[in-house]
Amino acid sequence: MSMDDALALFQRFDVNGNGTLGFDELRELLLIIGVPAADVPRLFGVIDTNSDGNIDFEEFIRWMYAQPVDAKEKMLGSTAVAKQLLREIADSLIAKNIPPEHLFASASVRSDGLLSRDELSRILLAYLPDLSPTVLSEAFHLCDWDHSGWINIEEFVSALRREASGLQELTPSTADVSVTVPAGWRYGMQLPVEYAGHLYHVDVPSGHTIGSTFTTTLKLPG
Ligand SMILES: [Ca+2]
Ligand SMILES: [Ca+2]
Ligand SMILES: [Ca+2]
Repeated sequence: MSMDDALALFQRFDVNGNGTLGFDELRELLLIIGVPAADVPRLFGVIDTNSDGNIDFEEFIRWMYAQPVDAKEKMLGSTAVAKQLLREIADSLIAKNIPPEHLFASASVRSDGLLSRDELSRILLAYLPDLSPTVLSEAFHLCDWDHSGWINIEEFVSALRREASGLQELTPSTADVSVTVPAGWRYGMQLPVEYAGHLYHVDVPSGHTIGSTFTTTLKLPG
């Protein structure tokens, strides 16, 4: 659940637009997620932590984040919950310093190296056991970028990277490297460049001859 999703939800139920949810406004939302009508007054009191009779956005957010996944799904929809799930998994990998490739490799039991729908579900359920079939299905769609019905490692890694809150900063996907043209190489040729244990091939730019230096941007592997 992103802040935008939560704010859109809050604003949708703030019918009179005064920036807070009154009892009747919150009541509508609670009934939608299946809170019994008799429990609404008590729950309102719990969410209204400063007891001013209104639910401000801060109180709302604090409560929402603590909700079980099925309640979030009813409030925000399966796609938003699936996105949040991928974000949390990506963030927890970052926190533990585990490359997403390792998670993929640990689950990919097929010899062709593709993740099936069930295998992805197993990864996700290991992270959060009470996910609904619709959230699992949405998560699969978010990963299966080319709609092939299978997830390859590039799709898996880029889905997590797309949803992660901080992965981009931690593992830059490009690096600017200074390269000096060695003897025997000239414009129009592809020069092998080793960087961080990987071999890249870069075009020698026009105007550069042996001994001259240029800067190239390498696309780093996931
Ligand atoms: Ca209101
Ligand atoms: Ca309040
Ligand atoms: Ca695919």
